[in-house]
Amino acid sequence: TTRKRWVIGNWKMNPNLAAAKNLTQALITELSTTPIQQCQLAIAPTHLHLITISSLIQHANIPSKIQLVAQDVATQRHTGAFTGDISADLLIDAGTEWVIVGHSERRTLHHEDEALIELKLRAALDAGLGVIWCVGETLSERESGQATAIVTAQVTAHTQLLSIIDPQKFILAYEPVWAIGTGRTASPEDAQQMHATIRQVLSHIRPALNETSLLYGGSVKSDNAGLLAQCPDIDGALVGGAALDADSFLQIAKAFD
Ligand code: G2H
Repeated sequence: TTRKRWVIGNWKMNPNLAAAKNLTQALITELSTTPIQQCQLAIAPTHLHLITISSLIQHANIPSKIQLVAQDVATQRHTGAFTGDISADLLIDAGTEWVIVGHSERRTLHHEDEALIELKLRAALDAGLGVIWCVGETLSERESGQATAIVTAQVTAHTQLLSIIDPQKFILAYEPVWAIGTGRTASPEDAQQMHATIRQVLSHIRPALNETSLLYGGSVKSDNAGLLAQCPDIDGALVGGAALDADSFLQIAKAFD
């Protein structure tokens, strides 16, 4: 396959500034001696730390750059009276190349629905950010046999956008909600099956989307990454907890390299 492989660390609301700098520095130090070759690395610190982390990465002497991801974006693209919001333009100004949209924690804790997700996707893409777009079913949806239908609906809710999206600016992450931060990973077979379904749905909307990198997320660790990486339709991982440790994050990256 020509599909790009990605391992992306979603730091969520975790390290403070000192710890975020240390973690970035640890990644840079390890990568300067043991480079990752094919797999593209990216990290998503909090908005507060983007500028600092961006400058650490820019000045790092490593063969392949770590790309910078934001964890959220405002629906409004430009400057204005939007207290507390951060626009895509401001994220780009801070050195960000990608943004996570549709993460289950935003869907659940901030009641983000498909309409809001669409606005965020469009604001990000219009500004020139790439999107790491997350989908996934809950435990009760899986247990009642609706997993495929739910995930398909989450993707096809945005068919119009998908028919015009720049494939270079689009990564899709399948994160079954029951596997997020719970230590329960989807079996490689279940994950592969859903990825194959998603790929089919995307290709049906538009053949060019067959090349979309599909990442798995949900309790990916260094000891389960190897089997996930062998699945033909799993092109990488969106990593939460295990991305907070430089060694385990890079071991996951090696599994996909
Ligand atoms: C899923 C994942 C990262 P974790 O949310 O997006 O987190 O690896 O901690 O389950």
